[in-house]
Amino acid sequence: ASATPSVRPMPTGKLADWFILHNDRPWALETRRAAYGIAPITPQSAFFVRNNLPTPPESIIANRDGWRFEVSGVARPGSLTLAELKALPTRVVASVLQCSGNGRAFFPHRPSGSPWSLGAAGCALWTGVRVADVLEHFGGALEEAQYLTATGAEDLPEGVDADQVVVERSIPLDKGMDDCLLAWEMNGEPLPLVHGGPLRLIVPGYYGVNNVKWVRRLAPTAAESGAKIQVSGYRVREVGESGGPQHPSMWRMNVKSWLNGPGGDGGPVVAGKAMLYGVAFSGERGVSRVEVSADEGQTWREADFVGPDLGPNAWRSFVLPVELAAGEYRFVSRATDRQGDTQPADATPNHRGYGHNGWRDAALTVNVVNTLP
Ligand code: MSS
Repeated sequence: ASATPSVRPMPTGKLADWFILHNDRPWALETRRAAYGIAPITPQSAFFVRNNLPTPPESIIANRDGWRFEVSGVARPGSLTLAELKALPTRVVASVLQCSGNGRAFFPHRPSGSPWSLGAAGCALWTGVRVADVLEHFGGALEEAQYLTATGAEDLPEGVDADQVVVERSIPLDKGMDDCLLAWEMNGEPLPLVHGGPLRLIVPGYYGVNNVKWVRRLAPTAAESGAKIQVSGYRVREVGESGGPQHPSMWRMNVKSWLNGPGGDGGPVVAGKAMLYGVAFSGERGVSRVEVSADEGQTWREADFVGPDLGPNAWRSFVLPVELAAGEYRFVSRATDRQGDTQPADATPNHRGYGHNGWRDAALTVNVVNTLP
């Protein structure tokens, strides 16, 4: 007879083990808190998914290297296949990808859209070529260009104005030239179709929506895209106000942190010594400090960063050793970034529930017992 295994069996990989399903048409899959673990890199198998339109067919990854994208707004407009792109110098960047609506569920005014709590975010290693090198390959951006505009390759429904539905986003051209990548690998493996394979834009430190998947066109442009997703969507406006270009676009991600465990899935934790753990990040800045409170922010203890610092756009894991007696605890964490911004207790409500970073709502409830039931 075989001995009782001392470690947990391999996860079954069932969708529900890793995700909260908000929608399957188009996909909206939220990573469960307990699925993050302590490592700073989120595995593909547990990485959240958010699509605005149905996913393109599998056939677009049948011949990845044959994928062709256009480049305009440059001295010599043209196109490249993925195979040709791979011949340019390659980089790996660690960056958090987080949906603009992550934390929407916490806003009391119940904004429309998927009610994400904390799991519409992940941190991955992205392999690709710098946008700056791609534009250089085509003779450089035209002088009037101010923005970098990327277009997704989804089939658009018939009979609708393309601008109403196309996923096309613009970011400042300086940002695009600075550190953006056209990426074909995620955590060292071919980019899965749901995450934008064969090729997606990575905008380190910017909200998810800017990281256009299935890129079929990249262009320095004089103006921002006229697509609805750019003009009125993904902008911060007051509750009840209608959106327009006068409102700030969801670009750089603000400072944020949360605890993932122990007991992240609500399961009981045995009394005694325990290690609280979580993640903290701030777009383009990195974090300098994380504190944890067990009394709703009256007193704080500083946590320790653990594991590698993968750069200013990655998240950092933090831990705090604690001694827990039986009972129920509510722990919160509060991060400060390298420019001195600290998370507020409560996020400012805005119409669509974007950019939530209040520490109070992100509390981890830990149920400590003397012996496991
Ligand atoms: N792209 C495309 N093409 N399409 C879509 O829909 N979405 C957005 C991005 N990109 C899209 C795209 C979003 S919105 C998000 S978040 C992201 O993506 C996600 O990713 P994944 O990979 O995770 O799925 Mo909100 O901000």
